Amino acid sequence: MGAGVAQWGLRVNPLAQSRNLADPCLFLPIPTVLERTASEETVTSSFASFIHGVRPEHLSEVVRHRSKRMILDSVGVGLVGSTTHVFNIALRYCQQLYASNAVSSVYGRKGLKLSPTLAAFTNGIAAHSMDFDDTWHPATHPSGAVLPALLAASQMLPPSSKPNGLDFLLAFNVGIEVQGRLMRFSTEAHNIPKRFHPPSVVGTMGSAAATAKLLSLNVTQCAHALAIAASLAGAPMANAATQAKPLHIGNATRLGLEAALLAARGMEASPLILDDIPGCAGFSAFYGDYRPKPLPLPASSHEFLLEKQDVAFKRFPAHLGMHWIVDAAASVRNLLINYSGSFSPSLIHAILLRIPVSKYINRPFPESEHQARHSFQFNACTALLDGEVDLNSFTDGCIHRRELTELLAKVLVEHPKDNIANFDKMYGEVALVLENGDVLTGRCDTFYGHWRKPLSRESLLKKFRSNASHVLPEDKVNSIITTVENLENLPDSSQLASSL
Ligand SMILES: *[C@@H]1O[C@H](CO)[C@@H](O)[C@H](O)[C@H]1NC(C)=O
Ligand SMILES: *[C@@H]1O[C@H](CO)[C@@H](O)[C@H](O)[C@H]1NC(C)=O
Ligand SMILES: *[C@@H]1O[C@H](CO)[C@@H](O)[C@H](O)[C@H]1NC(C)=O
Ligand SMILES: CC(=O)N[C@H]1CO[C@H](CO)[C@@H](O)[C@@H]1O
Repeated sequence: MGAGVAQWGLRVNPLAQSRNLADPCLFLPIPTVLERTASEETVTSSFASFIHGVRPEHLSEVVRHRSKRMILDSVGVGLVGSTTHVFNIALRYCQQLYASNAVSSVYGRKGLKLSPTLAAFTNGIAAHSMDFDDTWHPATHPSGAVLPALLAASQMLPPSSKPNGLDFLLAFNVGIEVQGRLMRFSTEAHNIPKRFHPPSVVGTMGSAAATAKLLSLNVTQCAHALAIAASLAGAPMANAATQAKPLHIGNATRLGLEAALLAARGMEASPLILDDIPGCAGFSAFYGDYRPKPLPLPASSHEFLLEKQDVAFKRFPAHLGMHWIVDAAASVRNLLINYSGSFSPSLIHAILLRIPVSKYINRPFPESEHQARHSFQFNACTALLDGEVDLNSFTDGCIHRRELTELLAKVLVEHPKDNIANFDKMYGEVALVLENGDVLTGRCDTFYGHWRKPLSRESLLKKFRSNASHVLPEDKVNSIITTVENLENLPDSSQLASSL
């Protein structure tokens, strides 16, 4: 295992480095492959060695348990996502424009197969179509970018080299781990993003890493897969709250898979893509404060980031930030009912939302479904009116209700200094200023489903069942639950994909 690192020891050519001062991009340090000196390890080579070297025994009980919950939830939201408009546009596009090598399954379309990259693309779109998929800290949607690529790839491999369920679970965790490690190289990545949508950046890398692992690429090819993926990464935040946002995850999972497939066929790219080379950006292009560190090769054990930092599962299909404000609104709604005997909007003079500064989720009057999923104002007012937010809240009829518009007109936004745009630190507060001057306040610090207050197994299964049964019969739904909960024992991991 250790040999992998040594073979990839690189040394920057000192001559090239001095010329580098004059024109950094023209004279990139020329990496010279040296003989085995592990001390010469680069960040990029350490990631490649990690991906290549990590073994199933490195997965702890906690990591297995958490990652299987992520897989189940991601499949469930993908299945219900296969009923959306944006999914249908993408699916028709894939069916009409490309048709070769159709071996990989599509969520919710029994009998339909697409080529692996397009199946990954459409299933990635399904996973994020309603913004219903998991969210991690630092902020990204980790599972949707990895799982569709692995499902598609598992069906592509010949019967003689089908990965088993444990290989699949390990590859999934490699994809999650690489995303988490990369986000820890930047402080700005910890906050709710402003420039690039994180799944389009780290998700593409995670998908490449996971697929490289599932395909058993060698250590050199793992490095190239990451480097190729970096060239395919990155989509801007301005497309959040539009139909293009689900596309980011479809794109990420597809392009990561393609990067690994290209590397497997011998395509090469920069061996220093993750390293910080002054003057010429690699992966650092995506962050203003990039400080990479090598990823230690697992010895007898490895602590996956998922062990320390669990994910958040959403209870309703909207941006994660909405979960705080909805719980705060539901609790102040109860206070008002107690106070006056019923919920009557006419008693409310103003609604103060105390929320962090984040431009793309601060939308006073959302017009479309996707804008509504990214509006503190909309989600707070829906919870005030209905007591909750659910799938139905985002239909046209609900978005354009007169009662809702009237409430929205009473909203004022405040940004308290201590309410930071960061999923580990933010809170939601809703204050109702009544016509008589009284003020009622509801606050949520940690919603149910956040990593500090994880969903129970019952809640997770309830969400999965209600979502999956939208497109699959009950016996299939139950058999997917059993398959995922016993993933380690599945002899052929492509059985999971073909059951969807
Ligand atoms: C990886 O595989 C490629 C293609 O078969 C081969 O050229 C290369 O030498 C291998 N590298 C290592 C480190 O095994
Ligand atoms: C999709 O991938 C292309 C190619 O890398 C990239 O330029 C584009 O920003 C991505 N688009 C989306 C919506 O993710
Ligand atoms: C509403 O009033 C009842 C009875 O006074 C009390 O038990 C309940 O906790 C109150 N609910 C809220 C949200 O304050
Ligand atoms: C279509 C459907 O039933 N979706 C459900 C998905 O799960 C959430 C959370 O349990 C429910 O609120 C949805 O109704």
